[in-house]
Amino acid sequence: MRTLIVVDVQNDFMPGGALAVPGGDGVIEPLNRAMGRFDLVVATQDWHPPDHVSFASNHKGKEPFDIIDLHGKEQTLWPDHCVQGSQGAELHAGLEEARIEAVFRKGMDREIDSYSALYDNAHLKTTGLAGYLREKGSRELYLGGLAGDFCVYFTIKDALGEGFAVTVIEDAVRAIDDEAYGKLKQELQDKGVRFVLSGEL
Ligand code: VGL
Ligand code: ZN
Repeated sequence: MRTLIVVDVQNDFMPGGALAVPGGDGVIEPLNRAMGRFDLVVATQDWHPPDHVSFASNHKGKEPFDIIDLHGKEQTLWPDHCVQGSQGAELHAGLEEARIEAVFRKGMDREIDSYSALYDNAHLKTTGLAGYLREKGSRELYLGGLAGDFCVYFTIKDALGEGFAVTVIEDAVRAIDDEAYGKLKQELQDKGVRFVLSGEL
């Protein structure tokens, strides 16, 4: 029983999008090819209200990529992105949606960001994904998508914390900051996360 989690493959994270991840559209082909090799495919969708706390536009005098203190925790401020119901929030049309059994949305609470697909950033609320996966019999999770240094990374950390075995499909991930992602990758490897290429699946 192998499960593929397709993380935030949404228009706003594509080149030209509101929060473009360099080479973001490069994940689509390896993900589509990988889907056929899995028993279960689920996707996640960043899904913010327009007044979301992570948007720089909702903080007077702040710019995108500024870092603020939010309830004692660091919060990076982003350009408005993945606004509920917008074109930018849609999953990329090139993704083989027919194979995606469920889509888990996150970041809907205006008060708190949610990089991980399992919990919000303060670990106060679950999205239900971990319970869904357990009920489906999933133990081994494979991940690809965007962005490697944010939502993919934090989803992996939470998945490890929930006892899942995690493998990253390397060529199906792109990061906002490659240098930061390189360090995070090392940390994940040290925690037992495997990195494979889609051709090896
Ligand atoms: C993401 C920043 C803000 C992501 C989502 O999907 O990695 N990054 N919201
Ligand atoms: Zn977001």
